Amino acid sequence: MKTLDNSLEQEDVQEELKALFSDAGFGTPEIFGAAPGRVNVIGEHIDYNGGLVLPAAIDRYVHIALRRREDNKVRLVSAQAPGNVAEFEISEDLKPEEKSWGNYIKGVVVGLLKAGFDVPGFDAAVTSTVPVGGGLSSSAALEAVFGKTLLTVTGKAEAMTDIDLARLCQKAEHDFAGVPCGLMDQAAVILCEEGKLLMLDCVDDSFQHASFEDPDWSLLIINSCVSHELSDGGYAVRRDGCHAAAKILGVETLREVDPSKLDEVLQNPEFTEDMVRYVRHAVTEIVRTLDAVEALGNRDYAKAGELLNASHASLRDDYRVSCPELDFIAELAQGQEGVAGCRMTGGGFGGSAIALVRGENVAELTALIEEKYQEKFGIEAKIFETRPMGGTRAWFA
Ligand code: GAF
Repeated sequence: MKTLDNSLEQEDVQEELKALFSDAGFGTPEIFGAAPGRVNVIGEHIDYNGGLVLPAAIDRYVHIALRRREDNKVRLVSAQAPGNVAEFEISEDLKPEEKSWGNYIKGVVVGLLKAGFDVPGFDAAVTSTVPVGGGLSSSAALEAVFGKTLLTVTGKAEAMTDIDLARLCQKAEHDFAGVPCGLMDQAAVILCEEGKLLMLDCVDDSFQHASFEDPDWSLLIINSCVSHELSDGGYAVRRDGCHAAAKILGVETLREVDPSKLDEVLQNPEFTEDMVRYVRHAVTEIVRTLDAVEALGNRDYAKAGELLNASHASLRDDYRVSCPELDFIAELAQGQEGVAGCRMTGGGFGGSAIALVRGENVAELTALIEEKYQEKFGIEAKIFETRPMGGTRAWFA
């Protein structure tokens, strides 16, 4: 796998933030923070079903600069939303506003206050290279970077564990963005380590890091540039369907279903047609992910690739969270030389695909997808290589 720059503390990003900060009349930053986006290698839509998931942080980041204020005010500017200053006053009674990017930060502030932390007023500037709507967790990165930076600037970085910070950010997403997500995205952007995949076991939120560095193989991210909206109901319907099915079966989560009895389980007369598909996806994806951990550990990329391809088919046919653009990309990539496997990644309904590709075939594959995708949909796909990066951090200016 190619070595890419770790852009966490890149000087040019800090300079960009300083300029943004002073142009907004905020003076000079006190502290910087950075949180990566994430890509999920496999284990899709099973974090809320007690599954094991296998994400990695990517080398695309949300960076912030922040300075505490003497009063209770918060002012936020972003390089990606010029002229759109978000403002609010620190309080436990904050409510989300219609379509405001400040909601994610409000959610984190409220979470910290409710956890007993004293959050001061602050000015902050944000810049991001994590594509919004790309299925790469730009919102989790925004939540995480504010959570970590606020804890650090107030000297409380050690007072909350990373997994608790991930849970706090997950709650911010639920309450302030309306997405009833699992824990994968927030955990990944906070807990990931460089050169490693995060193995997060969502039965009890325990986790381990699995080394994933091979100079011959690349993780290629292919952003379809079709935007998804997880808060529009499709995600919640599936999550609720899985939970209802678990209840019918009398289990806590679908992780408890014995895969060897799946056919029998699916005959349950109380299941709706949708539930049958949801349960089949969840149970088979849980098994695929466990198998993928083993295959990747053995550097058996052919096997890992097969599992990625099967995951895509299951998300397309059973879970029905793919879309024509992602199907096209996955199917095109799957047939190419040097590609072990390719699947949609993240919540779906648009966003990105991930391919496990031999390094020597990356350039050719990229050019092919760019050309064919443009020809078919009139859209420019955004394609980039990544390797597993480190998680969220903050450092004083
Ligand atoms: C979204 C959610 F935020 C995650 O919790 C996870 O469920 C994912 O979709 C699907 O695997 O990213």
